[in-house]
Amino acid sequence: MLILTDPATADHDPRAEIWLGRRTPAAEVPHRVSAMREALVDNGFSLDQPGSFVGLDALLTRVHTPELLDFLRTAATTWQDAGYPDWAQADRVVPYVFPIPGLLDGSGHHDGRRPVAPHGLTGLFCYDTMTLIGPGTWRAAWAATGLAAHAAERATAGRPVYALCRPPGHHVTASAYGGSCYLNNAAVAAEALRARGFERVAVLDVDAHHGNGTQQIFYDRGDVWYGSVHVDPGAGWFPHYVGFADETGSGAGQGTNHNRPLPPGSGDQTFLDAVRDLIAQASACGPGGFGAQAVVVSLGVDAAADDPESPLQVSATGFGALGELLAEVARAVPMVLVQEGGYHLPTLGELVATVLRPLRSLRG
Ligand code: SP5
Ligand code: ZN
Repeated sequence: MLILTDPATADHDPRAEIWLGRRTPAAEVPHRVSAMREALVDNGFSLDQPGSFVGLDALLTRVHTPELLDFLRTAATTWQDAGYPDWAQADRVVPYVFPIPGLLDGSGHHDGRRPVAPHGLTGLFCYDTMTLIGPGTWRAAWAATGLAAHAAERATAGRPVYALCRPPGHHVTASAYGGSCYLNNAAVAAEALRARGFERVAVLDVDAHHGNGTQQIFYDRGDVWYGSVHVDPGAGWFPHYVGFADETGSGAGQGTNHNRPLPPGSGDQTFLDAVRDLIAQASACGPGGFGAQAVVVSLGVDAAADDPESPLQVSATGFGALGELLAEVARAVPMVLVQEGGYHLPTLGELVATVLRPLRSLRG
C-alpha cells in the first residue's frame, strides 16, 4: 500500500471547542498528525508527500457550494482584519447565532440577505460551536482534500492508498461545516474516483460518529453508496439529528444509504458484525448488492475503548480484525482510506497502524 501525508495538515490549530457554553481544550489537535506519522514510520511504512493536486478546486466544487468554499477560504483573515482578537478577545472564528428554520420561516427574511458582521455570518455555514477556525485552518483542510484526491488517483493502479488527512471531513455537508471538520475528504475521494471512470463508488465509514456530511452529499445519488457504523445518535450522541437506520437514501439514491447505529458500550463483535454486513451490501453484485467498483474508507479509530470522544469499546485486536476485513475488499477493488477521528493520543498512531498492517503488502 501507499501512504500520503502533507505537513500543512498540522497547520490547523483550533485551540478549543466551545462545549456546553464553556471553552474546553480541543480534542482534534495538530499533534494527531505527528502521532500517526511516527507510529506508521515505526511500523515500517514509508510515507509519501505528493504536494498540491492539480484540479483540486474543480473537485471541491463538485462536493461543496461556492459560498461555503469562499467563506472557509477567507474567514480567518476577515476575522483577524475585523480585530476580534483585540476588541473581543476572540482568537478563533466561532458562531453564536444560527439561522435555523424556526428563526427565519415566516419572518419575511430574504434568502439572499447576509449578515454584515462576521460573527453573525458564521452561523450560516457552521452548525455547532465546537469547530473553530484559525489562521492555518484553510491551508490544512485544503491540503487534506489534496491528499484524498491524490489517493484516489493513485489507487486506480490497484494497490490501496491511505491519506493521512487532518482535519477530518465526514461531518461536512455540501454547504455547512461542523464536528471538527471543514472540508469533506471522503467525498472528494469518491468524486475523484467517479471522475476517473468508476461508475459505482462505495464509502464505508467506520469512524465512531455518523458521517452526516458524506451521507447528505450523496443521499439522492445512485452512483455513490454510503454505509456507516457508529454510536447510535438516538442514544444521545453526536450528530444527534442524523445517522438513524431508517435513513436509506432518496430518489436515484433510494437504497444506497445504510446506517448501522450501535448502542453505547458495543465492543468488537457487534462492531465487526456491522462492518461485515456493510461490506457485503456494498460488494455484492445483483439483487440487494451495490456492486462497488471502488471503495473509500472513512477511517476513524475513535471507536477505541479508551477514546475520550465515543462510548464504543473496540479493542486493538478488533481494529486488527477490521484491517483484515478491509484487506479482503482491497484485494478485489481499488481502495482509498482517509483518516477521520481518533483522539486518544497515546494509542492513536498505533491503532491506525494496526488497521493498516494487513493492507501493507497489497500491490496493484
Ligand atoms: C471527526 C470526528 O470524529 N468528529 C467528532 C465530533 C464529535 N464531537 C462531539 C463533541 C462531544 C463533546 N466533546 C467534549 C470535549 C471537550 N473538549
Ligand atoms: Zn468521530
